[in-house]
Amino acid sequence: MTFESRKLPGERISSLVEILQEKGHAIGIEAHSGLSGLVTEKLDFDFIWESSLTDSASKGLPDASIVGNESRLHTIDEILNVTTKPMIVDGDTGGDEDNFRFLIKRLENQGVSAVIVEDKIFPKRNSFGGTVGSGMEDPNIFAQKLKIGMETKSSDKFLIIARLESLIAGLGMNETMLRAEKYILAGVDGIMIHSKLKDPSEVIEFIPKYEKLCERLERRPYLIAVPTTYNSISDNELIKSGVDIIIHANHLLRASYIAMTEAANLILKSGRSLEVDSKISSVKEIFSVVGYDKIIERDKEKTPEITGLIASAGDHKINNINRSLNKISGKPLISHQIETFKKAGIENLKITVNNSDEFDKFEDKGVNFIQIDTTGSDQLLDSIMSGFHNIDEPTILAYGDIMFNEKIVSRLISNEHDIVIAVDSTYKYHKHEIDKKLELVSYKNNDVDNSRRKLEMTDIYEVSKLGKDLDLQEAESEFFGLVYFSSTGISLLKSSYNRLMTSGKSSNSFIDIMNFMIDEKIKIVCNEFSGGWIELHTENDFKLAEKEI
Ligand code: SPV
Ligand code: MG
Repeated sequence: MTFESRKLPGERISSLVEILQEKGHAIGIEAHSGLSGLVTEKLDFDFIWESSLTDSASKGLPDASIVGNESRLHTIDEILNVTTKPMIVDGDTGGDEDNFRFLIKRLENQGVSAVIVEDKIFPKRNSFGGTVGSGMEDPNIFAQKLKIGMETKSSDKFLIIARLESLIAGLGMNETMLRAEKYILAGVDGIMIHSKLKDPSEVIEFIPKYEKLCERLERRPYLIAVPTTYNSISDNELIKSGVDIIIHANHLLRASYIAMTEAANLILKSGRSLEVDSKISSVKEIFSVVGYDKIIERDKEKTPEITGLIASAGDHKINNINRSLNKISGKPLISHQIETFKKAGIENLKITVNNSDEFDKFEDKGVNFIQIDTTGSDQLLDSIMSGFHNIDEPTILAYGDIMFNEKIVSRLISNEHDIVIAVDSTYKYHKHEIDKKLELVSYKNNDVDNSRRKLEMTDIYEVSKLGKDLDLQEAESEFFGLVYFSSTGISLLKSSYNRLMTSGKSSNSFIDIMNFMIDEKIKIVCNEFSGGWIELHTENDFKLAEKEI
């Protein structure tokens, strides 16, 4: 179960009694957090014990009535939210009568199945350290509180259990039996006998006396035991002796403390965390336990699978090496490009190349190299259209000669348009220094407001024309080789391409096709960015890129 688990409070309250009726007994283990709750949920325990000791300890605090009810209720809620099993809550002393009334109402509202309250006075001490005779409540006052509790509860399936602390306090078996009688007469649903002896002798001695008492009173509330110190006795033996509910009260917390300490020490000793990996859960496992996998799955269903197409084919060599294999900071350009796509969440990549043997080592799950011939009049166009040959799903096309920020890719994907080109508007501010021919872009809506444009990170404009020969004054931005195509966008591109190729025009470029599409009244929009990309044509470009990285 995870954060998506659901159990209505009413259904959940009664589930403990149902288990007791069906199995004749119930065995539970402690949880002190949502995650430990998930551990109990996975295993074959019947219920969850929400312990004052471990709830306090998980907050780094002693079990001495320091953690208040609101905080306890918050932990309880945290656990209930991610689990479905019944829960028994350690109610400490229950507070005064009004505190107890309110606690019962809150627990029933939350869907808790039972509360155990102990016959001590506030502020209490943990049973394994510090309880003395003077810390005990007057049994008559305690019985009165139990009676009020029984009158307060709304569901007869919600159990109120009285916890006998008198053996631990050293008051002896007789006093314990007297107290048990008073609490049974107060009408409680269960009696918990507690002992801190190393062996079960006290509990085993108590049980037949308890049965006799119940016979005499003609009422037998459930009998509960917490075998923490006397844990040589098995659950089966306790059940056979007459115990109905067994609580393993603090073991997950104790297990986690030693595991955390060991892991932290090992990291310190090793000077790194590699050594500890095999001793701890993987992040993947934690993701799965807390239901993160489901979120990812649903995200995937919501977002269509996007393909990345890198058009790297073409006879581009720098220093006699294929451009894509030239290195920047020790890593080939192609690796940088693949990494960027992956960072943007695009795992399915198609890369057109002339010689796929050169790229064998970059093949990976989802990364496919397509070998093509760039024999047409325009190598880039061949590279792009051959790549699109087997692609119908939404795609981000990247030229093979750029490095870019993954945020640009993410932004392009989130558009609702069918064809979106990424453009850079910053060229205008240094256009006098520009010496090379840029792929300029002009817009249809000429009401572009420069002051507004500066404030926003990206804007969408409809493209009216693209090309190197646009007048610098007319152009608004520069296209840098990243385009998003929806499925519709791809089929528009393919059909326009076919029409253009059969139109008789001898040489065409990718930009020609884009302009042809605009002439055919196909809407192409641009998303403006300010930088976030680099062009890699020359050895110097690679050096510059290295500096930037
Ligand atoms: C707890 O788990 O907080 C208990 C049981 O009250 S014990 O620590 O055994 O007293
Ligand atoms: Mg406790």
